Amino acid sequence: MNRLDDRTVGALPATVTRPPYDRQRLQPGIVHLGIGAFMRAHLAAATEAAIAAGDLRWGIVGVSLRQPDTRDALQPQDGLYTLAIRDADAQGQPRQRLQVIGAVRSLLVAPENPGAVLDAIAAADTRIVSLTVTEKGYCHDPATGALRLDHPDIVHDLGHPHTPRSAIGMLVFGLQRRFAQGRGPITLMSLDNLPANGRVLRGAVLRFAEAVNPALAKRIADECRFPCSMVDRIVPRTTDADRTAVSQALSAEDRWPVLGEPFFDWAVEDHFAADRPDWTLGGARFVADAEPFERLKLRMVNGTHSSLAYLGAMAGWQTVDQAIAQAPLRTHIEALMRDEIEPTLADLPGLDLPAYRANLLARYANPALAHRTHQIAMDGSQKLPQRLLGTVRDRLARGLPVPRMALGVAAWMHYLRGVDEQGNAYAIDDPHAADLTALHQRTLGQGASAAAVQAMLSYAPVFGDLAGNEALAAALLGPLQSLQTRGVQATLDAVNRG
Ligand code: CS2
Repeated sequence: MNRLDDRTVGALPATVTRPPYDRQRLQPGIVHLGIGAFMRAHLAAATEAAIAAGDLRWGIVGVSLRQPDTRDALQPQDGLYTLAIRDADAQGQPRQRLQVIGAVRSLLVAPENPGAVLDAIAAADTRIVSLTVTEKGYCHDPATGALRLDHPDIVHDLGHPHTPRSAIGMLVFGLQRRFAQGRGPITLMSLDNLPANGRVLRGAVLRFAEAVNPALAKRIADECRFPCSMVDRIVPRTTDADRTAVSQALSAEDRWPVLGEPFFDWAVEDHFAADRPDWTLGGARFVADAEPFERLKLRMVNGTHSSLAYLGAMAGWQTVDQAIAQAPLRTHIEALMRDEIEPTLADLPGLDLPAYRANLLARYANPALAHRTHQIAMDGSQKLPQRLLGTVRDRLARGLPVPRMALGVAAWMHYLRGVDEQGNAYAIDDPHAADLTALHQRTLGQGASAAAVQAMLSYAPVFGDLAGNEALAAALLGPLQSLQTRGVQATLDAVNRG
């Protein structure tokens, strides 16, 4: 079978959408740090729409921060890859729509050549540096959002201006190089699932730059822009079976297609240092303030996703569609949104929350994605604060009960034991894994008790000022005891009985 590339793309089946422009004329405009599956199904897809409309100034330089695997797969394909949009037809049969994306113009692997990344950030054509580096990529304290100057990568980078390894170090030394070469300011755009992601990024970049050179920090603060944005599309990890299925449908080998749901949303603040693509052509909206969109999305989508993932993974429900098909879990997730999350979103204008909720449940039921609960469960320490604990704080401050929110937090704590209800062991994939599993063993591992719950709550990087919170501790104890002794199903039944 031929490999997908610039030569073979013209011969693909007519049903496959391909770049309708001359890729030889595509200019670089965006440098993207963290070229994983999500970015390739989201930012790259929206950028492709702007390029396809004739604006050829927005080719993407894709940077991998750790592994060479994306470059190794895509470089021989001239940067081309397939986006497979999957759902089910009216009969419930899985189907997919294939589009070959041409927006990725070149690929870099930062550890092999960090200088090339700094040069790309400094290049005259670059107007936007975007990031999907996941929550932990900001080297921040998840509870407060502040950059950790004692983070090993940050300590390393402050001492190695030519070979940084964190995204923050690359941005600051790239900007230093850029300004030294007399080039103008750029936009730094976070696309990670963090509240106020642009402000978190700005805070981290300025704190690091301050430590390098206060004049550099001032110039970045004065001239660069850091728009916040809400991003939404479910993009499961690609499996070998997906590679084979997509390659067969193309009649050409694609070593790394990405999959996504049809749903796409992106609300980005129209706050750019230079120009930007017309991403509205790909379904984005430019907004004045992303905060309402972020709060809605992080709490409704990511909050319920994480709750579902911990409960599902413990119960042995491997994928989101399999989990949401369990009646007690579906009842719980629906009620969690309606009764506990939506009241914290009541100030959002012009929003049909029941319709949003119904649509989200339908997205979770998509049978063609096979999104694994353990994948969503990773990095809980980085996710809990904005996904669950913001809602918890808001409700507790208003004296409102949190039984269903607490079940999600309890499920995360319970998940740290590292073995599901069928006795299958799994690894805790989290930058704080060593601390958290040790803490769990010393506390809940000895049996759920009020003291054990308080000890878990005093884990500051996650819980911050919630340490010692009596109301939350009381709400957690029952579900934790129940999860340990009776399991997920019985615990769901109990919470659904109210
Ligand atoms: C998921 C998200 O893996 C996860 O933690 O909750 O990636 C989720 O699929 C996206 O944010 C949906 O937009």
